[in-house]
Amino acid sequence: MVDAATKTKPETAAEPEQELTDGFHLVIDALKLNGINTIYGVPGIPITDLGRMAQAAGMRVISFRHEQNAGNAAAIAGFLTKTPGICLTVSAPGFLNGVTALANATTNCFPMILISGSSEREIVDLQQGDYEEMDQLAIAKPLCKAAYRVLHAADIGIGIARAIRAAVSGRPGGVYLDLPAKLFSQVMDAQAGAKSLVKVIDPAPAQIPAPAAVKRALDVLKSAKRPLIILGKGAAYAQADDAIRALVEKSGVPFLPMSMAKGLLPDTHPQCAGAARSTVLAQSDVVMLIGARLNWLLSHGKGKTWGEAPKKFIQVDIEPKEMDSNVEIAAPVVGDIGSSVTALLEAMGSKWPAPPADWIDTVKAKREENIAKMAPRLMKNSAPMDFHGALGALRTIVKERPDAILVNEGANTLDLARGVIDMYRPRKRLDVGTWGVMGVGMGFAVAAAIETGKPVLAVEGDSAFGFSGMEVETICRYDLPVCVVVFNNNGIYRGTNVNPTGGPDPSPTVFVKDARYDKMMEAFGGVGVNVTTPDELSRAVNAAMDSGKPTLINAVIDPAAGTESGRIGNLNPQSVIRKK
Ligand SMILES: Cc1ncc(C[n+]2csc(CCOP(=O)(O)OP(=O)(O)O)c2C)c(N)n1
Ligand SMILES: [Mg+2]
Repeated sequence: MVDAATKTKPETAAEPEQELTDGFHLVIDALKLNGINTIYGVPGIPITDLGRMAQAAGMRVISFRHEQNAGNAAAIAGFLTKTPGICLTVSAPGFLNGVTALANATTNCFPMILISGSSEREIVDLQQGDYEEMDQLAIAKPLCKAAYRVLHAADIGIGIARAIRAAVSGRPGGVYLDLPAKLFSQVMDAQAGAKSLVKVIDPAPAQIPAPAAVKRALDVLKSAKRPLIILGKGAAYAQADDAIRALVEKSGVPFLPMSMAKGLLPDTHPQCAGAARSTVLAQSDVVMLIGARLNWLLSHGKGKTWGEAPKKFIQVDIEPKEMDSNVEIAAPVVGDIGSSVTALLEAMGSKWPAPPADWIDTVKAKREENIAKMAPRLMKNSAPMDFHGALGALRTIVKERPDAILVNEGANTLDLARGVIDMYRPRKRLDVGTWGVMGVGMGFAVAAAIETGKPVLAVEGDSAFGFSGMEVETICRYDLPVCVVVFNNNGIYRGTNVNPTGGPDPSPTVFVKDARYDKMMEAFGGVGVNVTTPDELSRAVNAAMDSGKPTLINAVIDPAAGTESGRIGNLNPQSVIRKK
């Protein structure tokens, strides 16, 4: 209350007006100072105004329908740009929805920061039942690379700096940043606030490999009779494309790209052994892994896949602990991919010997044989389509539009597309990654379009699509150049399974027959198309890519065409009990 006496006080006695800032503005200023201009998230208490203010401050704030999709968008933005993608969520349930993406990002080495608002610490810690009460920091900790909480507005700058550095330095991964509701309205002097911000200098410092390690690796490679280079998504992430290509070409060694490393060198490159995978894994004697891990996707570097012949592994990776994780690594090269590949190239000199000709010929013959075997299947123009016929059409489209980004998930839809669709440029194929997780599709598609401005083609199993399908509204709302193709075979793996009891419930792996996913896109103003042949599919995808309009194509696939679990059916446990 202002009384009359105060009102009449002479002007000169008034305090000079202090300029203030608060937690909301400090978070935004700290992100912007570090070159982060996009937030993916879902609004709600206590971060609704943070999103509004971020937009008012010129940031892009991309609002999703579910936090998992926003988190996947942030993660793939991190992969594509080497700058942590930001996912912003509300407390407890919103946070938990984001955590799956955070854990997936960490597993895949994608840098992202999940920023979640949280409830009152005093009440949460005494478990007194606050609104959306949860000890989020404790839950996030084991699922990501680092987790921090900021309690004072003056620490926001340093908190965000720590989060950024933790996400991108060394092996990248997910970071959790807990911002309690009270923090946002904490006020401080604007000048002091500005001073408290930290611009992270050299957030992912180069890690130069030891010269002795480089020499050891080249000695092992030179000794090989049947060498192989395997490129992983770490190599794609590094954005050392020219150096990697130069190394592969100078060595003359056949290379095998892991799924998201496809296109680092074109799949049609004469040294590409993608179509001779089984042969090169089984028969090689020296294998150089570049940003690829010997996890389940490479059968842990041992067993039947890797054949009888003794093998020596050279491994180039930023993470020292990766070495000897599954088998002995004869020549570990610990360093960032760019520095390591450059060092290897330099140490190779100008007279590097070509690998033995009989090995090159063996790989070439096998590749040509397999490509020839597949060719007729890709040209089948039947209705309903089988996977190969439909993928043959998409393969031509990607060849003609090598700049488009391909997002891919499903079982058969994934495994067959990976083999059939050649990639020509780096970081154009985004998929289920290390976990084989369903649900990344629409989040990846949105972020790929936002971050690159390039057209996106998302090839989705009907089950896979369902995990993030509501985001077609997001795609329409932001008018993104995304064409979703749903391979609709009426279910998971196949649409033909039946309930063995004859009861009314359908089999757990089948969906509503002949569903029209295209109508979902139409509901939000996008273009929906139903296609039954590869020719129709080609026309529809080309039209979508030309127009840049949000499009969903329901591609009718023979429900009997798929196989159980796609290419990894061998991982299913088998019951030995035969019930009558
Ligand atoms: C989060 C998650 N849940 C479940 C699975 C198990 N899973 C693997 S593939 C798949 C769906 C396969 O069906 P679809 O996408 O229609 O592909 P199709 O083989 O029919 O082409 C599921 C549910 C998974 N990988 N990830
Ligand atoms: Mg399916």
